Amino acid sequence: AEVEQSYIMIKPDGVQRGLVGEIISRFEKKGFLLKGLKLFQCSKDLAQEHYKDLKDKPFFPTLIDYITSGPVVCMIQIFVILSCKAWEGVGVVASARKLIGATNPLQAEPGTIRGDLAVQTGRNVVHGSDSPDNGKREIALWFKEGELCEWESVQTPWLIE
Ligand code: DAT
Ligand code: MG
Repeated sequence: AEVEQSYIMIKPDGVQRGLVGEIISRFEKKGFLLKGLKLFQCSKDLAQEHYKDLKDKPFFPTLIDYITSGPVVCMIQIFVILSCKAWEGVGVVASARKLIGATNPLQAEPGTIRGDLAVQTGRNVVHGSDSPDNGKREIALWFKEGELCEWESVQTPWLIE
């Protein structure tokens, strides 16, 4: 079976506010496996392609300005064990969205990244893929082949019984 992957990105406000460690830490503590990681200044073209589903929204130009306003941190997160009952039906994409919280930080639950660390929709510090297909699409967009690592974590047997 194909391993579901989520593209997670710390937006420029998260980098500027010194939240990189805090945000990565939340995914690490949850038990996701990191498969790719980099600090990156993206072009307008890439930002527009990434958010192409939103291109007709009134906030699209300010969204593109925001995402390209400084470096972002790009990550690929996966779950290692797919066959385990505990994770069945809850892939890394949906699970990461839960950790991230609602798009509008005022509606995001405390305990989520946006609920704890952000105030406004236009400054919501982090991105996470909204479907496995978009996870695949976004990873292909933001990462090159040689930037991905295949490795095993010693955590795995301690995450799942
Ligand atoms: P999410 O980032 O939760 O997947 P989305 O894909 O609908 O949300 O939108 C992408 C980003 O666009 C979002 O993180 C912030 C911005 N955005 C969305 N809705 C907005 C709105 N109504 N006003 C301003 N910015 C918005
Ligand atoms: Mg989205």
